[in-house]
Amino acid sequence: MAIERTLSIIKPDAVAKNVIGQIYARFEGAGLKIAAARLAQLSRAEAEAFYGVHKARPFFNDLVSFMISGPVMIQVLEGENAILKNRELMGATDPKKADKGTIRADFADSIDANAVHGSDAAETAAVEIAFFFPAMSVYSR
Ligand code: RTP
Ligand code: MG
Repeated sequence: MAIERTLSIIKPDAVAKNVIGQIYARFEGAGLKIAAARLAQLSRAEAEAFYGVHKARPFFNDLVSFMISGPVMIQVLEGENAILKNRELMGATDPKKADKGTIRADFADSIDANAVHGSDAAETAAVEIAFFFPAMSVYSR
């Protein structure tokens, strides 16, 4: 299986709950390595650009407002099948529908405040990683 990289964001709700370490433990437990990381307060323009694919959706403004409501923890995860593996760890978008034991089932409050973001495909992962990290600041270990 191929070694992949994916972009993960611990959203403002989970950062505020002080569960960054608990979420990192799940990444590490699944064999994913942190290849880059930084805590950041996104500007409205950054959040709008990052979620640009959802611009026409009814939830876009709420999503952007939520993503700038506090600091987020942004990381590149690297490992075998990292994109799908991270999506499995995250669980369904709506925490009410997320499988038991997933990050969203355990830490998310609602479909808006849903604890984590993860890239959904190889193409989006590459774009999202480049959005937050210059290539020289991502480290394979
Ligand atoms: P994400 O991009 O944050 O990892 O989440 P996702 O792939 O599971 O879901 P996506 O369809 O990409 O939607 C992005 C974020 O928008 C919010 N959303 N709200 N009210 C709604 O129907 C609705 N649908 C999506 C969620 O916070 C979701 O994470
Ligand atoms: Mg998505």
